[in-house]
Amino acid sequence: MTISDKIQTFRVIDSHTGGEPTRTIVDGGPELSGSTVAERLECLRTQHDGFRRAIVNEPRGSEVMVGAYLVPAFEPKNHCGIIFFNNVGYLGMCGHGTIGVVATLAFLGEIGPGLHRFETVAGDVTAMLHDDQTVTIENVPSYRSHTGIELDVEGVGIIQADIAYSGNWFCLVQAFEAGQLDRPIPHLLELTHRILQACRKVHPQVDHVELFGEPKNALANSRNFVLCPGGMYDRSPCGTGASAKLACLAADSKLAEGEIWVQESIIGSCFQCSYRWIDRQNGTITPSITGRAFVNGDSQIIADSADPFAWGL
Ligand code: PYC
Repeated sequence: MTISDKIQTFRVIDSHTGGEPTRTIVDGGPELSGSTVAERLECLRTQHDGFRRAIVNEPRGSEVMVGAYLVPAFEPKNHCGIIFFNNVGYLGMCGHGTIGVVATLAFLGEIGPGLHRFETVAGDVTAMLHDDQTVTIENVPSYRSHTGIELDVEGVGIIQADIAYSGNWFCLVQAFEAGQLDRPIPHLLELTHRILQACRKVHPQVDHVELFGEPKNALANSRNFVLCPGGMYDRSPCGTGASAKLACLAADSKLAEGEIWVQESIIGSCFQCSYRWIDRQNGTITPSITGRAFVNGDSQIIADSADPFAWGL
């Protein structure tokens, strides 16, 4: 809502899903042209990128914040479209963010328990809001595109990786040293950053790295550390990252259709995951990810034209 030429305000609801924040803009924001969510994203990127920075970057946000801009749905069956973004740009899909949006819409009283549909840049997703406030999303079709590729990682040497698509592109690497996931966060950030650099030489579309290994939680199957495109790590088990992992497990026949896989994050939060086949021949699955988000803020962002940092750093 614009209250004067000099000051613009946006209402945002903050939530976190397994520790990973989502800031959903529920009032205010630019009108976007386009006949798909992807075209609207392009309009946001090229004409209103300051809006993205104002919402998620310092001085109001942080490098870990993910923004969710709700836009009108094109299809009447869908609740709305969602454009996800972070400190450096835009995301095709975001699993923890979709769960955060559902919790936000429930907080506002816009939706109740039941099945809800959303349009994202990567395709349509569904979200079942359960009576206990957990949310199960069905992600876009996901698949492993490459397995056992060799990457020459600076300071490490040759390691093996898989590449998978799940609304975002992931390079998945099995922890290759004992206790590797227990190393300090700056070490894991540096290591996964180097893996990303090596991976992008051959697969430039990849923008997330998922290092996975033994869980700490006795009820979990695996623990991961996910490097996000903005150089920060996902506090949650990463909805699209867990989906990419499911695509690899399905391709390797290590997890049966419908079987539960509990994915633990580096901070100990968990998602319950499973998949169903879309096409066994080409290894395409529909991942299901269940988690819970908590609303933890409801505020008004003020952009004052006199403020040199009104549109973020
Ligand atoms: O949950 O899909 C996800 C995600 C992507 C980046 C941060 N979280």
